[in-house]
Amino acid sequence: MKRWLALGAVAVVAVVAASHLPGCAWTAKVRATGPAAQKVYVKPGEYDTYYAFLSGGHSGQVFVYGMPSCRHITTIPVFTPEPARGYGIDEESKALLGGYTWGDAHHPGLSETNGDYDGRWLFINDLPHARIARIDLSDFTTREIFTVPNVSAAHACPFPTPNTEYVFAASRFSAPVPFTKPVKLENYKTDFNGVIAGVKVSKEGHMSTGFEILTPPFDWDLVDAGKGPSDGWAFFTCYNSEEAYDSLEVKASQHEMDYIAAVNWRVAQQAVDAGKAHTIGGAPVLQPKDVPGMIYLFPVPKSPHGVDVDPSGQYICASGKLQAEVSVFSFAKMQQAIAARRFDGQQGGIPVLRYTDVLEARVPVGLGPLHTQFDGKGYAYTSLFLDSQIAKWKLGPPWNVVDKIDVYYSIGHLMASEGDTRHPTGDYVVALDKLSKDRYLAVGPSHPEGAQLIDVRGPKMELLYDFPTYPEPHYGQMIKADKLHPMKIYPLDQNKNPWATKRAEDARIEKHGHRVDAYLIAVRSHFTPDVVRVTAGDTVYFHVTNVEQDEDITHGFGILRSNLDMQVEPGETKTIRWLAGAPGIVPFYCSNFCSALHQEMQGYIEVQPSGAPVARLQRPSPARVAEVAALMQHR
Ligand code: K7E
Ligand code: CUA
Repeated sequence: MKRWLALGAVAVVAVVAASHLPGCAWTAKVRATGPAAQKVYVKPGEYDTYYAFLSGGHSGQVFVYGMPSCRHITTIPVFTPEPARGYGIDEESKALLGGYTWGDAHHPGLSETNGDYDGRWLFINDLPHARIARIDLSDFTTREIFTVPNVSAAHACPFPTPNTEYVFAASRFSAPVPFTKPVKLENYKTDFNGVIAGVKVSKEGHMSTGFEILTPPFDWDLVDAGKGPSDGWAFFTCYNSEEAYDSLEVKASQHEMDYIAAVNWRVAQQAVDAGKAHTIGGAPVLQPKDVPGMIYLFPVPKSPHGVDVDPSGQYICASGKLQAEVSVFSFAKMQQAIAARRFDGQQGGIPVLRYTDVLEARVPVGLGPLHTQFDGKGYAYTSLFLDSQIAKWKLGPPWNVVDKIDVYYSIGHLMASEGDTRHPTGDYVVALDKLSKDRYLAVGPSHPEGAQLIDVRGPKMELLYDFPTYPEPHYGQMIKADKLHPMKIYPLDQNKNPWATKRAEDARIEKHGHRVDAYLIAVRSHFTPDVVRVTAGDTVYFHVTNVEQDEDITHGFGILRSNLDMQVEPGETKTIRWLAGAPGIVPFYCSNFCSALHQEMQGYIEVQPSGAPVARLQRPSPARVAEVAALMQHR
């Protein structure tokens, strides 16, 4: 409470001060140098300058925040049913979920054009089921979920290429390929494989398997796509090059070095197109030895985690979790070593390059480096899990650390404004902390996660704001708000849903045997028809069309004593399936407050005994039809 009062007071003083100054140049200056509270203050009625998309971790969702206010704007359900949006409950979104009710979403990946976020789609991975979802940013809705065959836990995923030709996935927990191959754990080294997959994205955003590469049974951890000179390549880190299947915390930390795999995805795709792949689990799988030039390994010290390509595309930054420095690798040096065929043996048919041949610099950032982001002004920012700090360092000679800031506590990823693009904006970095401990009002043993907004516009990083998040964001991406233009309603005349009811006179109920299709129109403040007669044992499909064309008029459709409730947006049609049990009366109602007479927006299902003479076609009264028609005309 005290803190809020203090913040409010500071903001008010600052705004008053600014308003006494002549011209906006002054105001801008005050904003840039004023107190932290003012820099996050977005006046009521005004908008944030960035959207931030935070992965929801094992909540299976995506959280949308506005930056710099750090206000939670909405949650996009992706891998998890979500009653507030009716997601996973209506027939269409239920089918998308494929029977699963959880996912573990780690890495949002905004679609790109020429290496910059283009605002079309957001991809995100589901680690345990090796799935990638595509959210359409025209309506912030999950439109597609693609399962990547043969990949066992997609953590290195999705990290789109600069023109969104591919998203990637690679096995974190190596497994037999195919999964059904009978094996023993003792034969891990010989009978298990990792899989690196390139998933093609069509111009319309549809995903399909492009290629898969069989690798030794390492644990593939993260990936980043090349850009600029390194466009056409993707870089994957791994741990457990020791190939242990138990006691990994000891056995997988034996080697001084693990690896980055550099994959030329164009060569891989050409090999598939040339017929060099074998089909396993429905996917074209390539063996490295069959395709020269497709994949190389180079060593990275001490169980690396993150791998991040800098905005210029020249440098590949990776850090060993058990090391105190970032290794910066040069794409040009990698190309030279490959051209000169300077290899240090091979692993599973993959040529291995020498660390010293590829290394550009070693930057002593601090303990527990995980992930690196960029500001587009020549600096990189690395999260330090063990030190609970962010290190800012010069991307280029003398490759030195120039600033550090404490974070609270134990940072995992960090995200910079437009930080994965060729042109990061250099405004903000958000620390995504794994522990929040004492930073918020206590809410019991399950703590929120901590996130912190940091201003990186000046020479010194400045902590602006703490905000709690629901568990548990791993990564996030921040895009300029003016790149997105979400629709406000679905135009009814563009509604292509075959179950849509667009004219009042078409609202009806049809019964064919034990299947009932109820074509309902929802408009303030009633359903038409609102009496549905069926017989016990019928399967009833409620196709509800919300014919409103006003912004923010969502209708719900919930059925009592059932698990069914969906939300229908203006211009949208959704279908819910309900089984009529014993004879009796079952009410339904609008579950989303929509109007002064929202309470009246209800109806009844009359379930008659099986075999009772229920009309095969039921229509609302002509008076009701005329009323709805009039409402639709005036909307
Ligand atoms: Cu570092 Cu899954 Cu990218 Cu968690 S990951 S922090
Ligand atoms: Cu419609 Cu409440």
